[in-house]
Amino acid sequence: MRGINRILVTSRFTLKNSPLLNGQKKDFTSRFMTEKYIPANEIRQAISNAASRQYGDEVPLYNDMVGIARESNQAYINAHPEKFAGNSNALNEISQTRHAAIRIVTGYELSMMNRIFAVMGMDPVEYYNLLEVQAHSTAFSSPLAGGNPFRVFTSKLRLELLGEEVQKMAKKAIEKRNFFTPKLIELVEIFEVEGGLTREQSNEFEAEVVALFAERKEALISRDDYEALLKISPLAADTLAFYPHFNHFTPEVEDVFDAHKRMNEAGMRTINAVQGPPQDLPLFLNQTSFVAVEKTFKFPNPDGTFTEGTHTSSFGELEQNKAAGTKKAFGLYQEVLAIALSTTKETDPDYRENIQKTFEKHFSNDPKVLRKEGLIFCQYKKTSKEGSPQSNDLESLIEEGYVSASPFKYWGFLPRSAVGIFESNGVVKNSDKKSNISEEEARNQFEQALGRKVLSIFDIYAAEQARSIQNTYKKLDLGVPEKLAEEVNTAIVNDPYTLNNKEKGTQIGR
Ligand code: OOG
Ligand code: NI
Repeated sequence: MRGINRILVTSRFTLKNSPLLNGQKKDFTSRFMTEKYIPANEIRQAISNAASRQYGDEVPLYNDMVGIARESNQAYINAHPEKFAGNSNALNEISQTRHAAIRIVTGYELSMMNRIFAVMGMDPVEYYNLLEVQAHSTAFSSPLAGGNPFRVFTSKLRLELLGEEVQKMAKKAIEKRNFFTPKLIELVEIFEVEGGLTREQSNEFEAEVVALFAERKEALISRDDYEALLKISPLAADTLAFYPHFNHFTPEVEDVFDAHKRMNEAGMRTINAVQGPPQDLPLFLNQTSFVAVEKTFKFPNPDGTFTEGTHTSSFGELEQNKAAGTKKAFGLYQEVLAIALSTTKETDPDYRENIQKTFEKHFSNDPKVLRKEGLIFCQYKKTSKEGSPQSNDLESLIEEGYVSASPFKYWGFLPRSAVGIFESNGVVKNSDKKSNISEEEARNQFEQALGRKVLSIFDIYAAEQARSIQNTYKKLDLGVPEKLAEEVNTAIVNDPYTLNNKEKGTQIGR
């Protein structure tokens, strides 16, 4: 709360002194009722398109990977024509860029990211405690945004897990960091006060954000310091020597196992094994990536000259998004994965088969069974069938054909997969220092810095599922059975968007 007040006070102060706003103020008031602000979805889409294009220029191997992803998706379309009948744009639709990632250091940086992504209609969703890589993370995202749920995995370095030497170097490096331009801050403040950006402002904002996360050829610390850090924590080296930059983009594929094979066949060095659940388990997501490429940078010397050196942090990733699992499914998934990982590791040639064997004992691969077991979230709809149903029980309505249930796609992450992706790109476990704070405390600190609580992805899907059940019964002109009605009401009461709207007193973009 304190954070929000502070932001508003700053905003007002800056706005009063803002030449841009003063220049437009009259316009603003006169146009207020007639001109609509640019929808957050549009701003997000424009930024994800432009930034991934820019990334392809920075990392040409990424473009090669995108080519392979499209080949794999085209093969999938050819093999399943019935799923795409009449859709001439299917290949583009299923090959969209679904996420990117950045890494940051300070609490101020995290709070600024929250404010910047808010302009793009993205909220911090879920907290991922990634001790293995000395980071904790959230995903700025918009899981219900239909065609464009682009998200940004954002990791904050946990300096408290690193030794005094790193902390001292970090303190020095942090003092000199500043990458939020006055223009960008001004646009964020305008958004916060006005509730939207005009066409011209959103164009400026898009250019600012794309530039913010671009690769910069000059490092921020000397090569010696960088190399010393690299030995202790590669994540500390990456985040302290460089400003945050998109370190990968991730287009969607229909069959990531096929795409992974194609990447290897094309001679691309990938991670050892596809991350995530067994191929046949239709839950959460599977991911693969190519190993980060080495690039040349200029490291500053104390005398103002530069020394060339290399840094390895840019890679490319593909994901196959499956059904949105419930919290129960998420817990079970983590448990079963831990069991599997106690007997097999990713470098084993039969790793995927081993994982499959363990999961088979605990999970059905049938989406219908998973739904009945309360493991996946679905959108329920009244079908076109006319007549009078036997009962108002949801399962019998589905069996009789009055109601359809289709799983939501999962637009979250999996913590073990995320660590696998980090590890594959050189950010290995190097620190022996144990955390002296609990996960709950670490999460509190993270949210304190963020300036708000992270939203639960499970609560988001649960509320949307509940609303679809309500609508379905309404359309069927039937009452919701008592026990189901209770579940539906609880889910709607816990809708994070509603709670958050109340807490912030503002409309959250979706
Ligand atoms: C983020 C790695 C995690 C994923 O898809 O799980 C991630 C990073 O390397 O900064 O992107
Ligand atoms: Ni990723």
